[in-house]
Amino acid sequence: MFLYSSYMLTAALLVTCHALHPGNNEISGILRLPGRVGQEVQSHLLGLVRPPGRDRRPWLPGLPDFLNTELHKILVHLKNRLCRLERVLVFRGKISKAGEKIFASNGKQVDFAAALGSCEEAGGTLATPRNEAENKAILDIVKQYKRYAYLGIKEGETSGRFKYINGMPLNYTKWHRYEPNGRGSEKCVEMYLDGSWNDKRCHMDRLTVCEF
Ligand code: MMA
Ligand code: CA
Repeated sequence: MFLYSSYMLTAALLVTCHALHPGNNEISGILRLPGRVGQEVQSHLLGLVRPPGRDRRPWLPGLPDFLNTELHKILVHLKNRLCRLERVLVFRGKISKAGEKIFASNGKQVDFAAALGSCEEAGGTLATPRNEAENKAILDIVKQYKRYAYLGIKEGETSGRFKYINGMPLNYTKWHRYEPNGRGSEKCVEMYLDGSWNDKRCHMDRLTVCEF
């Protein structure tokens, strides 16, 4: 039962939002932890952290089987509801997604430092495209507002060498033709309306796009 429960928990959580079909919600209705068992489970939820990596041990060893079953139901329900919520936000153009990343804008145009600050204050960071799919997801927002956006990329000490905000070297670029051309004077990077990049001075007003 333990192994079965832990398998079911894993299976339920590995399914992506994309794969979850609307209406495939076995526990319909509003989000709640039903009944006495729900209450009990709620008291265990704070400890709900699966060990990372290849650890395949049961999720919550020591938890009674019936609680594991209830936990499974609740997690499936939560995941389902979260997926529907995300669909609403994508539908309304409030967010765009690529893999695990979620991109969003507050619609404000500010300089690089202010944009980064507001993203971090919201618990994210500046949108930083690390592959074509992420670049496209950011572009969706840039196109929606028809405004260039600063990216989470800056020029390092060596002029012409751009890095992620965390200091790591870039492993994906989408420079516009003849860019970067600032040679030390344009230390930030903006995304154009076609998704290509330009190195740019950091004190311009640019659309704030964050990733979460
Ligand atoms: C501007 C400025 C630069 C960019 C060129 C491209 C004139 O400078 O945005 O960063 O490289 O335009 O023509
Ligand atoms: Ca430039």
